[in-house]
Amino acid sequence: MFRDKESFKQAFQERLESFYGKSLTETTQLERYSTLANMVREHVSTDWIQTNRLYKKTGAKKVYYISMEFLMGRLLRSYLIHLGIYDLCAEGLEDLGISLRALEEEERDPGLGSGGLGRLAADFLDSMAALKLPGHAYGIRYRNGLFEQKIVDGYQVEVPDYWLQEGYDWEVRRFDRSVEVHFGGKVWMEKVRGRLFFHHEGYESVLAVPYYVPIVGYRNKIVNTLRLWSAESIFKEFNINALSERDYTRMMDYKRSTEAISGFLYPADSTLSGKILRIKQQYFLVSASLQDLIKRYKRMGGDLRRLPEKIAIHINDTHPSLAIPEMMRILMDEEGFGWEEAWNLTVQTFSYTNHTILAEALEKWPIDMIQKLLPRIYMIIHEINERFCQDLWKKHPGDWDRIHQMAVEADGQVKMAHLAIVGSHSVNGVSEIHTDILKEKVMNLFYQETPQKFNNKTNGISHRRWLLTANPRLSRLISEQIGGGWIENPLGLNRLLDVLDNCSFLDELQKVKRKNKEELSSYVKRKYGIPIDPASIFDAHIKRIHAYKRQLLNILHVFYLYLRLKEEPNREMVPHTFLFAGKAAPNYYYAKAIIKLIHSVADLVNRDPTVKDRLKVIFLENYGVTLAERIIPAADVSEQISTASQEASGTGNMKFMMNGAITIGTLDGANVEILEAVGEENLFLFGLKAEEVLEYYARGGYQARELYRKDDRIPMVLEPLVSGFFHSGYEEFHALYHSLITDNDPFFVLKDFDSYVSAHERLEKAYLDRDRWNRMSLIQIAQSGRFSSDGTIRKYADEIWEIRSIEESGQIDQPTRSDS
Ligand code: 26Y
Repeated sequence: MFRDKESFKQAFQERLESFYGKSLTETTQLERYSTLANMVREHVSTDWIQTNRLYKKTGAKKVYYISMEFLMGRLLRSYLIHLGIYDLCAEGLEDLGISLRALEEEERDPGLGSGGLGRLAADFLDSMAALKLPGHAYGIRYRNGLFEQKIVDGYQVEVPDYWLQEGYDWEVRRFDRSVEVHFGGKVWMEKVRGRLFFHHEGYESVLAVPYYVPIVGYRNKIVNTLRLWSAESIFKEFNINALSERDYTRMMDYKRSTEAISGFLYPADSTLSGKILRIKQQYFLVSASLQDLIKRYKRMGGDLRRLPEKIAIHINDTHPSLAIPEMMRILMDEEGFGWEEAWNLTVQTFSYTNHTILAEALEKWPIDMIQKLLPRIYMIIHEINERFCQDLWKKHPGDWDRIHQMAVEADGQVKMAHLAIVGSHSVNGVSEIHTDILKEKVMNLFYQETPQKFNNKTNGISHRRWLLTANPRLSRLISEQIGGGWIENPLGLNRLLDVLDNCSFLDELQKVKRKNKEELSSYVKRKYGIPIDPASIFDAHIKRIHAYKRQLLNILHVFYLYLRLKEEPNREMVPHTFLFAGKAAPNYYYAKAIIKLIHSVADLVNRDPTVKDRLKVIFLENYGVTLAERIIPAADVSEQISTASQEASGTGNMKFMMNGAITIGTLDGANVEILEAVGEENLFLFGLKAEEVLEYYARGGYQARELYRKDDRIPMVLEPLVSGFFHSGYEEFHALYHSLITDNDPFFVLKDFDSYVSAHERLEKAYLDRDRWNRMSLIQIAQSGRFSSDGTIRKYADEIWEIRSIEESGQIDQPTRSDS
């Protein structure tokens, strides 16, 4: 199909016309996209089968990455590039009068995630395939992804994201691989010849049907698998032909409740039923995944006593940590292992990544709920806790407080992070500073017990997606200068340092950025009717909207710049376009108020003729992977301004850096390592340090009101929030105001305001010196190779999972069987 241009054209046209029964010219863009995607999926199927054979033949150790989120983004362009057939397809389609770029726009982003954690999972899959690592993944095929964000009168409105409406061309339904997951019911014990047997009865069964999505390696014929579970009903207990009305109602209730399990990503868990659904989702994911992977292992003749030698299971944050008791259940109840042996196997198999220190995200579930929904799993959790606490007691007799703080079950709740730590052999943070905070503060007691478990794996990003695929102009320029070696070895990007003083290269770099900015400008014009000037500084703050990420600090600064221009209309100012994008969780009132404020300031600024194009504020709706791919290549400035200590790592910071944007940021998360890579003169640092913030949290001593009195600029930007200056948003802006003043500014927005203003002043000055700026930009790109997720994944593979690339893995030690 993809041998040469002519055969591709012929195959494409034939399929398109025969499938849709129309002539080429009558087909829609979507039909064309879909045909091409299906051709690509079929094309990779041979490599897909071969990859599985190869893994089987070598008996290589595998990793299974379990995550509630996968933000895959669009796949067509990325896969065509990975397969080395992008140009062939583009040219072939062009001959047929079709633009491949336009077809790419037809692909819908599966919104199966909410933020960095989900995109990290996708970049990790990309790297595992590129590095020929036997790594597969499990997730949930939510029928509705994260909501689609619409802005109405400056307010976020959530619209359901039914992404499957037109089908998803990359997935293959594998009903033959379905498994059953059980909820509720009763467990009774029986002692036979001294051994305890557990019987689970009266449960409700849900069918987990997997959909396979291929993960295509970069020009290496490796295709790994992402398996997404869909929850379906099993009607075997109902006699459809003779249903009484009561049974019919019961059946429909059952159908509704099972299908709800994979209905939505993060159903609101403020209500009881929402919490139940979340727990059900989590158990559904891990039970289906573990049953599946154990089945596969046994089918290959694997010996469960050697499980940790052959399989590593990674849990992405605590959301899948019920996998730990589920593994115990399978090993003990189904496979007949005793507690000690099952526990050792489990701990040796599991590893866990922590992505946050925010209390709100450290999951805790009510014991009675788990007990009711998952009676056998609860018994196991209880036993894990008993044994863990007994061990602690032996080491620290009488230290009730310590044991209480560390227990897996306490105060009527199961603490998922504690379960994950106790049940894993490795616990990692996602940046150096974050890991230090885990070790020294948040998880210090656990670190004291088992220091060897704790390690750092600084996040990374796929340079194939975030540079090669998302920024073709820059990729071409780089390859023309230093060759294409950086694609296989991203550290090779540092060869760009050789041209740091090459003016014509720096000019070219500036031209590429300018082109990308023009492209984004026309997108903004098309979508929002607002012209933005590609000569202005494009300053981007794009991520989930959250108090700690401090979009509020950014917008208050913009408002300050505006008010200053009003006071001094002829003031010289480098034209500046502030770009925002991000979703607020539907029940997160405060974050929604920030979105409203951004819009109110944008309206004010964008319409005011005094500003004379020196200032523009744009909020781009419905942030997601595809929108990030549009914005990042066009950005000059990357806003990474979280309250120090609160951002575990950030990965947007790395994506911007790789595309030549300069960071304005706090010493938080991976910003610290970016600073290390580029040097202090190539980054605009400001604000409190993490230790200072943590010190304030521990001991107090910060008075927001004092700043309000001392620094005129603060009332200048805050008073209008409550004075009726803005025509709408009255309640929202009062809430923001009070969080800063009455609640003493828990995220230190006002405390960092002054130093943020000066960082921006330094930045503006630097931008005026074009040579200096271009050099700074080049340094970002040149040093970004260390943030490739390939490097990160190599470390996970070597230090946590102990898996090797398929080329290096040992001799054949398993019989070959056909399997997929
Ligand atoms: C509790 C539940 C509702 C929940 C759902 C999603 C909790 C957390 C999350 C998502 C967290 C997330 O995306 N965290 C981000 O992970 C990135 C990858 O490690 C980090 O770079 C980033 O700092 C962190 O905020």
